Amino acid sequence: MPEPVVIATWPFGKLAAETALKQLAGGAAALDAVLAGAQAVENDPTVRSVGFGSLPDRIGRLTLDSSVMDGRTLACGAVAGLEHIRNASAVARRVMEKTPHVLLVGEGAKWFALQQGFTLEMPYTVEGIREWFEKHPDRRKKAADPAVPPPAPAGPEDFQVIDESNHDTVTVLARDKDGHLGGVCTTSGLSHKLPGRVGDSPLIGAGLYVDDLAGAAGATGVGEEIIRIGGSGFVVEQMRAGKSAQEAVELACRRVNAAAVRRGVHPANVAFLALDPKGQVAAAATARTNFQYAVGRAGKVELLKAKEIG
Ligand code: SD4
Repeated sequence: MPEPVVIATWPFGKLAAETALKQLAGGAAALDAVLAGAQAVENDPTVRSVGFGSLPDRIGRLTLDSSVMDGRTLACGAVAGLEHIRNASAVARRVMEKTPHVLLVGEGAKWFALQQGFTLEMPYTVEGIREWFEKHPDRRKKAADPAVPPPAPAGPEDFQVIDESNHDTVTVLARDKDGHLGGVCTTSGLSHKLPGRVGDSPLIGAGLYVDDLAGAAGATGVGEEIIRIGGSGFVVEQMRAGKSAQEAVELACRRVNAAAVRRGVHPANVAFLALDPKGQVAAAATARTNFQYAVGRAGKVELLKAKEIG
């Protein structure tokens, strides 16, 4: 019988992996297990960088992006720019199950969530608001003086560095006891993003791709760089073509680096996870990301540091 296994991004992925592994041990399907894992992180108020309480965009709005994919059937669903709903990943799953569509955005996604019985919630925390004002001192002045100009457009320097303080995506991939694969990706996106900006996380083939016949892959880091190379789809296609999971994620990092060199923005900050149909897990990141990920199998969850590809 296939051994259940789970892999998740960043140190908070440990909570996701522990939650998912327990579910898998109880016989849950991969998709149910990864969603339980992701939602444990979405709901944890001590995780300041995913979901509620995380850092808002450039005009102070907190919006969520998420996608889910079922490796058995290639069924998938996603939401982008979702506001005031706690569990974006649960709404993404409803998009997959209850609509003929793959991606709903903004007001439409919120309207759909309400129609599905999700409740509106207030996502901001005192700490999050304080931190936002600290990062945008001009906005304090703006509150006092309407003549202060609106935020300057974002520059590359705002987005190129993902570190311990601002990484914000939990991506969880799992294989269940029947050998099926499932994946989820959920995030508040890059902090200080422009309003309306959509990253890789809700884009099937960029932030997530899962196919029982080839493997599963997920991403974190600067979404623009992941989208540019069709990241997670690329990793899965490498595995389909015979590469190991580790070779596939390293190739994706090399491709991101090559694209960043061509645009003069090297080093780019991204990381990829992969899980092949036989249960092999892999991770790689571009240089200086200090990317850690959690792997759960045989009742144990370990936090590991990914190989960096310069
Ligand atoms: C995004 N990939 O919105 C996400 C952000 C992220 O660690 O993963 N940060 O671009």
